[in-house]
Amino acid sequence: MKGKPTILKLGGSAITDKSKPLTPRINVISRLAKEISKANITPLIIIHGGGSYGHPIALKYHVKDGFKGSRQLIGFVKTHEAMVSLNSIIVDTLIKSGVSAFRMPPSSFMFMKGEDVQVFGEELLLHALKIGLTPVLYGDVILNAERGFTIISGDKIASTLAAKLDVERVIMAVDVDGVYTANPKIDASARLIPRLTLNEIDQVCSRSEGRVMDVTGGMTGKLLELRDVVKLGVNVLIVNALKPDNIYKALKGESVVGTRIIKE
Ligand code: IP8
Repeated sequence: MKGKPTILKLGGSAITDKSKPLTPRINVISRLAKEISKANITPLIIIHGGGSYGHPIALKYHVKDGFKGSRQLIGFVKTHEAMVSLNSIIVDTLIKSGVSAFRMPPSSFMFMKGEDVQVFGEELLLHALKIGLTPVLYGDVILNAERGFTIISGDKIASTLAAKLDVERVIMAVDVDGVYTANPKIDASARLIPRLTLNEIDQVCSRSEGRVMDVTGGMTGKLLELRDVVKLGVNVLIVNALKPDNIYKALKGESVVGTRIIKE
């Protein structure tokens, strides 16, 4: 393996239509697969979110809250199956574009205790990278020693990988241009913040209204999770995946509109 891995997280809002259950944005996924293939960055780990696949089912059965009763078990497995379906679409599309995309379900090689990932099969991931595969992970259900089970978000997976592996950078592909002073989807006065330091993350989060319906916390949850990544000295770039060529440029290290998060 030459060099440190890049982590690319494809946000669920970009790759699915969150207003309609189980609806992938096929055109976006196809274009992103082509951009990833063209950029030809190795080693690369791709993680994707749940969007309209994982979140509605996880919410219905309160999977994130942990095991409270056997009626939730069907919701646990349905949430996982929904994520496997979305993952199949992503992996198939990447393979058609020439990327050696290899599905690695987090629930099969990670185990949590409370808020922390206690077991993490990093040898598997490192071996896959070493032989040139592109692992594709995703926000998933996960077994949890304290809670029975819970949900692990793609962002939590990204921060876990950044902490356990020596990673180069983390690129977060979302459905807006980056972090804004307010929610750009509902507030016309919202301005893009092109550069954010660790200390500024707290200020941005305290202004947030917590309005996003994700079981894993939306942009605020993302920033809080990324704080741990940035603390490690890993640079983070949040960029709009709905705009053609942005992911290609971000992967290639070319100039692109977005929010860069740095330690200081
Ligand atoms: O969309 C959560 O992943 P995220 C996935 O990255 C599930 O927060 C299973 C709801």
